[in-house]
Amino acid sequence: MKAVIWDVDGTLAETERDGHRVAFNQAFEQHGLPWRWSAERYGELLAVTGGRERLLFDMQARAVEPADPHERDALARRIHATKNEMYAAIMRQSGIPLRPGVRVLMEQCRSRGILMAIATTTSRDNVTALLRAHLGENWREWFHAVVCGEDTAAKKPDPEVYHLALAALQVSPTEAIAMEDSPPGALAANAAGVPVVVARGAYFRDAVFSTVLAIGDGLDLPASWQPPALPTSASPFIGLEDFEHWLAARDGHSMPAGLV
Ligand code: XBP
Ligand code: MG
Repeated sequence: MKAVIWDVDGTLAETERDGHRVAFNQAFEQHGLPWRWSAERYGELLAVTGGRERLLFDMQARAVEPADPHERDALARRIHATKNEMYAAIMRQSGIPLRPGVRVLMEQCRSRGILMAIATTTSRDNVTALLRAHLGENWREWFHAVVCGEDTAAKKPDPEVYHLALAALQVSPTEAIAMEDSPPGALAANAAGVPVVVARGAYFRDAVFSTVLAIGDGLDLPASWQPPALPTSASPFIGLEDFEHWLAARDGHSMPAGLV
């Protein structure tokens, strides 16, 4: 294992319900629109990856004005730009914490020379807003590559973002581990041939995942993982030893259905 490739929303932090959703609702208000997304409706809309694509999907589903596709697209772009400004303000003001165990695993990667990359469908400005708040002004130095929504033609579950991250890292798919929280993210990693470790996001507690190396409820909940985490580990968090244990177990003998 030479690299860990991180998804952002839902994986590094629970940014969707209290971050992007709230920012979208503020943007709707700012644009004089009566639309509001409940936490529940937003969960349904997460099936569509990409904030602007999600908004366009909802506009189409509700047949709202403007009817002209070009005008509709332009309005979605304006709202989305405002949403990202609101999101950055939320990150500066109240902020959203990193999920437990994320920082520990990042530090473990740094101290052991495991390269890190970001592979996300979210916009670069949003990644910057989140990681500057947690890792400081020099957050970019933590990562060998940062591949975002605007760098790809197709968003997850398309594997493009992973192909770009692997190329920048100069590692083969099987030399990396993807950290994901959602089915579209896991599908993208799978399609690129990268073994995926899923720490289920809050919106994906009961979701059905395709093939994964391991899956659990959080890096801080070792007892929730399947296959089981290393019983001997002294750490309260899932870490690189667990990744190596899962890889070795996968290569040594067959795994239960659904796991690879
Ligand atoms: C999750 C997404 C994103 C965010 C909003 O990305 O689908 O669209 O919800 O971000 P990740 P944008 O791959 O990090 O889980 O509005 O910038 O698209
Ligand atoms: Mg995610």
